[in-house]
Amino acid sequence: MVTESSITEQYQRNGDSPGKLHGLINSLTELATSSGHVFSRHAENLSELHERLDQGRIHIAVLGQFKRGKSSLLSALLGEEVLPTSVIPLTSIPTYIRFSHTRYIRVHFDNDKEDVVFTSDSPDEIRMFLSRYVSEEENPGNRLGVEGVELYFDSGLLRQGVVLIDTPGIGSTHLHNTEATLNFLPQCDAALFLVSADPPITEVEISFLNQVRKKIKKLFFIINKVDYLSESELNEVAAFITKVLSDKTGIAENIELFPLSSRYALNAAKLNDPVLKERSGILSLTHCLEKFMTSEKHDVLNTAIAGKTSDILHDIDMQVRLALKTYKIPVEELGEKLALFDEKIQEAERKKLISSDILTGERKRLLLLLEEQAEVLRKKARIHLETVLHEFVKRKEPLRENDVREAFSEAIPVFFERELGEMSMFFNKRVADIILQHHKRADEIIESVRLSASNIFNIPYHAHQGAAGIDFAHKPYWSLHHWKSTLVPLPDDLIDRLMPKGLRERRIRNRLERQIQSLVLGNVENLRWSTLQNLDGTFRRFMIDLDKRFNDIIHVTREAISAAFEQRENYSEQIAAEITHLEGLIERLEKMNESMAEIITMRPQ
Ligand SMILES: Nc1nc2c(ncn2[C@@H]2O[C@H](COP(=O)(O)OP(=O)(O)O)[C@@H](O)[C@H]2O)c(=O)[nH]1
Ligand SMILES: [Mg+2]
Repeated sequence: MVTESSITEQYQRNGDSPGKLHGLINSLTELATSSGHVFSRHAENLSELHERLDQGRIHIAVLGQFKRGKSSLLSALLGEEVLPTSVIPLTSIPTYIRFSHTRYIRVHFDNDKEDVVFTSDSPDEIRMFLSRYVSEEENPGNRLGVEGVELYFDSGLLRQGVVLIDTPGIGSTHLHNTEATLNFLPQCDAALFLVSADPPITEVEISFLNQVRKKIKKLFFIINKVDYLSESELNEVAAFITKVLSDKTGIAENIELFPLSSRYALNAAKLNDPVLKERSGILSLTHCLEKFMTSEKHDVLNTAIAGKTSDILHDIDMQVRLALKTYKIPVEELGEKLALFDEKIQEAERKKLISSDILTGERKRLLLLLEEQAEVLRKKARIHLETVLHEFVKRKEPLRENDVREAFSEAIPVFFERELGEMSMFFNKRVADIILQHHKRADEIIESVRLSASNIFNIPYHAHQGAAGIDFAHKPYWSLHHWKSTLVPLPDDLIDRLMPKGLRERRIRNRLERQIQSLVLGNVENLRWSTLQNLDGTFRRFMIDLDKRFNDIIHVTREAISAAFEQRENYSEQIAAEITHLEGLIERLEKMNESMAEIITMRPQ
């Protein structure tokens, strides 16, 4: 039997490369901080990497229709009944469950209101507190303006770097819930898809699943509530679900289904009953999630961080060797070399300027494209709402303004959530392509400076690994949009009632058409604005990052030389000690380089 902790321990005992990488980052940080301010930049960058390595969490969402037992399953995974069940979930409020040694809850609001934090060890209190914010019963229509809730908790799975996410259920009643969930999925690494025997699987779930599959690579299928079924019934249900999945979603034959009773698992935890725990199915699910974690999670993130650490290691190495050369080369020769190097730096600066001009141009073009898309969307939205109106006009009964308005307010969130998803996918792809290209160009420019330094001063050259295209800051978010569904209050219909029928109908239609117009404008503007913010934010971050990298490389090379040069002129008596110190550093760096090489070759390519 594999328990949660045994895997963690085994992992640490094996001294697998993530542990080594941690160790290497630590010793490099120690070297950088103990050598005073000359390496303070590197120390800062290293501590950021350390944090990222710690935060490189995998996000797993729990998906399924209302009442399939999503919240119960999460409680079962955590081993205590902390999530409220049987509540009607609020649209767009996810609960993130993250690791912490102490238990607490943090509620975020979508306005300027400060977060609310609640600390308690009692599962009952935690459950009741959560329910106050995430349920329709206690927070109707989300009048509290909650944006998201985080539950901090200690469990084996969380400790290994999983963030679990309880999502509002999908289903026909809240179609825009479904759309909001789909928009959020690309931020997740995997999902648990819940079905149960009552009824096994519905059309709504199948069509949802088909969309989910496009956005998420790894799905675990779970049949919950198996305590209702006898063994033969379970086999029947499992066979039925497998067949439906392969017929209607094209998922390959060998689908792995996890039969589970969250209820048994929770009872087993309460009674501390290992037999019931085994029977509940929670152990095989936990085991499988842990396997997924250790095999897939670390690879991407650790490879990227190992690359970045190796770059910093080489930068420190270069800086030390340049300083050492500066002490040893005859002064006259040094002057010539510096002049030559300054020319190279100026050349790189010119290239950087050209590159940022090109980027500014690309940004402008994208903004124009956004305006075009917004215009297309205005037309599309107008047609969509006019079709809704037309459905009512077609009926041979008097046009009831309230009914049409209600139909609008149902259609709007669904339509705009979907468009939001498509629009952000479209622009994200374009921006990613552009940024990737510029990243490559920036890498070349920075490499040219490093290469010149190593040629001119005759020190070893190690090309930077770089980690272009990997966006560390890619945090999952849940977009909360307030789509405008109604704008103006209904007018007093006294005048309408006094009018002849034909005239009255025309007045109502005119009003509805005006309403369509303003609904379209308001909602498209909402979507255009958030896309614009995203675009600009990404470009801005890239430029800031580029400037920082450029300043860093100047610091590593030009400033390192000048600093050593100044010492040489003013404090000549200390030079010998300084040289010994630097030589000692080089020795330590060489050792670190060796373990870095080991870590990098350990990584699967
Ligand atoms: N018999 C049984 N009932 C369950 C099980 N899991 C959940 N339930 C019940 O199903 C209902 C809905 O569960 P909940 O977790 O709130 O579902 P959600 O809406 O998908 O989050 C609750 O009354 C739970 O007690 C299970 O494994 N067995
Ligand atoms: Mg729930």
